[in-house]
Parts: sequence; C-alpha cells; structure tokens
Amino acid sequence: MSNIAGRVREAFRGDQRVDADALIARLDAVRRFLIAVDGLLPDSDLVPAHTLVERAGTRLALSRDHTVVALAGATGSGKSSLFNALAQLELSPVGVRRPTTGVTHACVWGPLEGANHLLDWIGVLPRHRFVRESALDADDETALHGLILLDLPDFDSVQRSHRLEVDRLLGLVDQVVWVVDPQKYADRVIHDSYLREFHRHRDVTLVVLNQADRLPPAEVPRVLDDLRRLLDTDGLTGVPLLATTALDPAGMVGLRDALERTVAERQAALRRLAGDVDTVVAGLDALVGSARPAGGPDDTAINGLNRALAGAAGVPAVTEAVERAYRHRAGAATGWPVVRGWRRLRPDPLRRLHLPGPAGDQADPAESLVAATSVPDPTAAQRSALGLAIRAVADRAAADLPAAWPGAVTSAARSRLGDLPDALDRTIAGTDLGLDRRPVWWRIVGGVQWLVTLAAVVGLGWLVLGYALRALGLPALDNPMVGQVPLPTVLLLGGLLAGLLVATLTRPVVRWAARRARARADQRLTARVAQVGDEYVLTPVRIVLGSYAQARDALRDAARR
Ligand SMILES: Nc1nc2c(ncn2[C@@H]2O[C@H](COP(=O)(O)OP(=O)(O)OP(=O)(O)O)[C@@H](O)[C@H]2O)c(=O)[nH]1
Ligand SMILES: [Mg+2]
Repeated sequence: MSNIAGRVREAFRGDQRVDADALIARLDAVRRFLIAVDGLLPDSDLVPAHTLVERAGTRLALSRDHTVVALAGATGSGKSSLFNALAQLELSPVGVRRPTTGVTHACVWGPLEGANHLLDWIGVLPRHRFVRESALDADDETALHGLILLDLPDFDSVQRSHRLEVDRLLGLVDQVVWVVDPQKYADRVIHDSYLREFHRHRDVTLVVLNQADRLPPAEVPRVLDDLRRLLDTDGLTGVPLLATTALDPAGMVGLRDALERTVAERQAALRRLAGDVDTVVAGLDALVGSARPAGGPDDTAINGLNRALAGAAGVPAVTEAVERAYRHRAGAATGWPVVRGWRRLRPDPLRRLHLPGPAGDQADPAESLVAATSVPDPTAAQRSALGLAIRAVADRAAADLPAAWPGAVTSAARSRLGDLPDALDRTIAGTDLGLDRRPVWWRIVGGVQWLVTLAAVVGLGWLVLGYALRALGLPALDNPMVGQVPLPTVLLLGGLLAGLLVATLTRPVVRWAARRARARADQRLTARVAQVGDEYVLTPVRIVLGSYAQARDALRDAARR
C-alpha cells in the first residue's frame, strides 16, 4: 500500500492554484475574441469557444463551494460499486447484467439544497439524487462536504444513449475519476477516445485501477506500471493513479483521501475551466496565428486603386472636357466680338457631360439634386482593372494573416462595390472643377477687343458718312490725317488689325491656361475619388484588420495562465 501512496503523492505534482479572477479575465478575453471575429470567421470554428463561455459563466455563477466529480469508465469496471462504497450505501444498482447503469446517479455530501441548481444544470434527475448526511456519521464525512459524486453510465456502451450522456457530462463536471479494471485497462477505446482527449485536464484527472483484488498482489505494481506507461503516451503524465478495491473499505482509502483533498482545495472547478480555456485557445491559435497585425493596405496598392477608380469614374473624360471647356469659355470671353455670339451657340463641353456649365448657366436645381452626370460608363476593361486593384489592396493587406483571414479581408474590400458607381458619379458631379470664376485677364482682353472693335466701327461709320455726303453732293467732311492716312481709315483698319492681333496673341495663352485648368481639375478629381476609395474600399479593410488585431490581443490574454 505504501507504494501506491507514494505514487499518489508524486502524481499530485505542482498543485498550481488557479486564481478565480484570473480565470474570469481569461474567459472575458475569449468573449472579446468572439466579438472581434463575429461575422468574419466561420461559425463552425467558433462553436467550442461559444460553448466554453456559456458553460463557464453558468458553472461559476451556480456554486463554487461544490466540486462535481464523475466516475467514468467501461462497463463492469466497478463505477457503481465504487460509488456505493464511497457513499457507504447501496444507491446505484450493481449488477451482473451489462450495462447496469443507464442514467447518471448523484450523491451529495452536505445539504442537497445548495447542490440542486448545479444538479439541475448538469441534468441529473431528482429521483437519482441522494444525500450523504447522516447523524450516525458524526464528523466522519465532513471532509467530503461539498462533494457531488456522479456515477456515469458506461462510455463503451452498446447503448448509444449511454455514450451521449457520458460525453455530455464529461464536458460539465469539475473532475473525472477514470475507473479501469485489470482486464480492460489497455482497451483502445478508453485511451484513444477519452483519456487522450483529456490531456489538457491533467490537473482534474485521476485514474483508478479497480478490482485490484482480482490480481495476485505481486502483479498489481506491474499492471500499474503498464497503465502508467499508457497514460504517459496519452499525454497524461503525472496524473494520480491508484489501485482500488470496491469490495474492501481498506482498498478505498487512497481514493477517499484524493477526493478529500480535491474537496478541500475547492480548485477542481477552476482548474477544469482553466483546462477548457487552454483547449479552446489551442484550437483557435491556428485561426489567429502569431502574425503581427498589418498596419493597413500599403501605398502601392492604394495608388493602384486610386488610378483604377479614376479610370472607372471617367476622370480622364472629365478633365479633357475641362480643357476644352476652358478654351471654349475663354474664346467666348476674349475672342473677336463679331464671332463671339457664334461661339456661344456651340454647346459647352462640360454641360454635355451634365457637369456645371459656365457661371450663370447652372443646370436646373432638380437636375443638380440627382447629381447624375453623363460621364461615359466604365468600359469592361476599366471595370476589371478596378476589380483587380481592389483584390490587390485586399491581398496586400492580408498578406501576413493566417489562412482564415484573407477571405474576410477580400469580402470587406468588395463589400461596397455595388455602391461605388453611384458614389463616384456623385463625387464627380460635386467636385469644383475650378472653372466657376472667370479670370480677370479674360475681362481685360475682352474689354480691349470691344474697344478696338468700337474703333473699327467708328472708323467704318465715319467713312460711310463721308461717302454718303460726297454722293449727295454735300460738302465733304474734313478728315483729320494720321501721317498720310485719314483718321477714319486708321480707325477701321487699325481696329480690325488690332482685333486680329489680340486674338492671335491670346490663343497660345488660352491653350496654356486650359492645360493648367485640366491639370488642376485632375488633381481635385483624383483627390475626391481617392476619398471615395478610402470610404468604400479601404475603411472596410481597415475595420477587418482592426478586428484581427483585437482578436489576436484577446487570444493572447486568454492564453495567459
Ligand atoms: N472483485 C471485485 N469485484 C468488483 C469490484 N468492483 C466491482 N466489482 C464487481 O464488478 C461488477 C460490475 O460492477 P459495477 O459496479 O456494476 O460496474 P459498473 O462500472 O457500474 O458497470 P456499468 O454500470 O454497467 O457501467 C459487479 O459484479 C461488481 O460486484 C472490485 O473492486 N473487486
Ligand atoms: Mg454502474
């Protein structure tokens, strides 16, 4: 027996305490993680985390004074016998017909009232709940006060309902005592399907080799060693392992001691949940990975996006129209007055695109409210260039993220694609193209043109009057002379020539100024289009990257033991 006691002591290694507040903070971090990834990662990957948050919240709220310990194992290993032996009552039927126990039985040490809510949640029917409190016990049983012991059905059952019940309960209890017997302790089902799955719950796992009395005493250590080796392979190194005999009170001492310690520590529930958090965090780790959160879409991709947006929005067509409109309007303002009217008859290139025409020539208010331009729709090539640019932004932004995220980033980048055409059109319509004010120099040149034209008209009138007087035989006008040429002729020819000269000199200036106006409009339009790209493409991407960073931080907090 001393050998077994030694093993038990060795197995209770570490005795790390789990701080309730630290555990609550870790659970809170899992909750933050779930909020951050909501709608971004597949729900199926998040089921264990949601289950944990819900279960842990309920378990901690129900009772921290009780410790729920389950006896689990294959059929006939002696769970019910151990249960009855610990309770010192025949509570759960023990039989030769297999399987015997079909529903979970519970025995509560201490008053039942406090444990009832917990047992309701665990799902043990009231008629299968028992109380281990008797006046006869005196103080014998006080060491186990707070223990709720469960006798589970067999997990290797031919009855599917038994297995489902066991799987459900193993997710809820605070500690599990795995009961094996000398015949089936090496069975693959128990190791592969159950014990291995519990490797993160070593702190709340205990293994007993029951029916030790069926082995020759000399064989017990050998079987225990063999079982220990199997447990090591399962990842359960160091879990308490002891031999029991349900039929003999002396063969129950080790197990009873271990349970008393568990109850006294009041740690099993916290340790179990801490193990659950470890399991969930390990499962989520691949979803978030250790990649540093990206700062955002990079400049090269953003420039490419802006170019593609400008193309799709028809910026080149608009800026070309701006240049032509400038020439048109400047020509109308500074050209030779005789042909100005004719120029005005030609439509303004910007008005043709339903963009603001010359000052005072605004479209009617209803039209400007709709704010739809007639800028040509993007071509198929421009649309596909935009699609590629958006994908490039998403790809660059998600380049370092784990596999689960690039899809979410691409979806975000494309989430408002349908709204883009209207937004771009409204932006183009609402951009001040810089053609509203008429430059002062137009007025000066226009004024000069009027003056020289007036001079020509005066000269012409004067000459016509002179001819008329002569034709009627009336005394001729005494024309003043400029050198050898009469003044009216100077006025007429000089006015005409000066008008032509001013028009000729103005033309290159207008062309240069039109190019400048085009460049200015291009700058403004590109800046406004970039704002649309920021709002409709980059912001959704940044939101997902922000969620990634939050999820990563939350998971890191959740992993902190
Ligand atoms: N010799 C000996 N027999 C035992 C011991 N424990 C249980 N048994 C016997 O093994 C048989 C099965 O015991 P149960 O307690 O019903 O086993 P169980 O694990 O509850 O079985 P299920 O309810 O079917 O899952 C019974 O005949 C018990 O008397 C033990 O320590 N030594
Ligand atoms: Mg049983």
